[in-house]
Amino acid sequence: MSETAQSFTIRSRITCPHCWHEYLPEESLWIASDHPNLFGDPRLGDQQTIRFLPSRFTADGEAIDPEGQRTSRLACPSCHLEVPRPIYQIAPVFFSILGAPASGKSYFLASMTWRLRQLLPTNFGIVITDTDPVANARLHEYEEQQFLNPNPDALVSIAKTQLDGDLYDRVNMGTHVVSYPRPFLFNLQPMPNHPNHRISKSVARVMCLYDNAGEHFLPGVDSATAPVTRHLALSRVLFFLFDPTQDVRFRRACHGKSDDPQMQNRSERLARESVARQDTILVEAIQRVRRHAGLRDDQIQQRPLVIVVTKWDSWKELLPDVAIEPPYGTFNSSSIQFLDNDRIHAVSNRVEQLLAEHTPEIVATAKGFTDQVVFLPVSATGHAPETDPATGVFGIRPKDLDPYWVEIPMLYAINRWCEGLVGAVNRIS
Ligand SMILES: Nc1nc2c(ncn2[C@@H]2O[C@H](COP(=O)(O)OP(=O)(O)O)[C@@H](O)[C@H]2O)c(=O)[nH]1
Ligand SMILES: [Mg+2]
Ligand SMILES: [Zn+2]
Repeated sequence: MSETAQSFTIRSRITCPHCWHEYLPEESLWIASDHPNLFGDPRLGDQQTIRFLPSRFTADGEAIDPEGQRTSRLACPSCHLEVPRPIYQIAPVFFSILGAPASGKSYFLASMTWRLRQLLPTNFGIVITDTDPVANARLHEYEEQQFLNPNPDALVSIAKTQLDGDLYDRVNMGTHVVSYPRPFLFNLQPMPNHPNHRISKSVARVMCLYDNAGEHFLPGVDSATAPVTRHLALSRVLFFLFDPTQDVRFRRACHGKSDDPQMQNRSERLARESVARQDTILVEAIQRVRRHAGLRDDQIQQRPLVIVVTKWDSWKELLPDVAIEPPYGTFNSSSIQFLDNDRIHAVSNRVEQLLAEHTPEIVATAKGFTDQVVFLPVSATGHAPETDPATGVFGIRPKDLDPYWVEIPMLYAINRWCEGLVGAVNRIS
């Protein structure tokens, strides 16, 4: 079957998940085979083969490159980066994750995707697969290190350098070099037992996640050469990770109630800097969304915002009566579960009250931006980190890992703002 011809007819416009350029499928470039004569793409450098517009195709719809080899890989006409096939067939949904350095973004992503891979098929009737396993390789590494480690007693940590080194693709646009953040891409598709299986084609999505280093939200950093935050304009939902352990007011409130070393006193200078930093990052991200979306400062956004309050294990004594059991429910004997949105909203209200008490500026900033905001607590590890005596770095032992609610912000966002995949029960409303 000519997969190419077919897939090209499915979506009329493609959005590149790397540079967010919108183009027609027939404008796609093809990625040449790895014939030694074909290395050296003007945009991507010596390590990549050229991208080309083919004049010859095989009978089954693959392109023939200048060395006569077949190729089926496609690239964006603007940035030349590879655009995986499913993007041509399934509508994308963009989610941006942002937060201050060390707020827990990498642990959140690793635990969340690990949990979603298990829960979506068994509890929600949704298949989740890597759109492009190569692009998600970094996440697999974290997931394996944390959840499949053959040595469950070893103290492991997600290394910072390992992260930032390959977070971006550098593209030579002729007059300047641009760094684009690498997305994590997942296909979400209803299984036969899912109520929307019949209309799979219209509810399936390619979920594109961006892990933004907080540094990029410091004022002035989003220049033409590092437009790392442009995707905010396209994002369906913004997830802002707020880390109470970086806030001196939260640390005070947790005094004697938490044995997490991150809740211990830090130097006064560090304390002042991090308080200012979390609020600044949120304010700056919001201003960029407004700017990219052409909104005035006083206009309320329709865009949803999820304030993900991380490291719940370290501050849960502040809300001792909020249970950590997952907020799922079932109808009758259905194998498909639903989100218990009443419980989720009740928890959100409690967390909002707590933030309003200790960090009112975060609540005010969030509510000044949008009227669709929820405050969801997560624990990516379920356990405080320990200092590795050899390196002085925080680590966690895989046997201690017991994440809770880490998948709830994403399930909730999919339920509310990406219709037809995850259902919910709402007793009121
Ligand atoms: N107690 C606790 N600590 C966490 C949790 N998630 C991450 N951490 C710690 O927070 C630190 C920063 O996490 P990381 O994900 O690297 O932050 P990033 O810079 O935002 O990517 C690490 O030392 C982790 O051990 C959690 O759920 N609970
Ligand atoms: Mg990180
Ligand atoms: Zn592109």
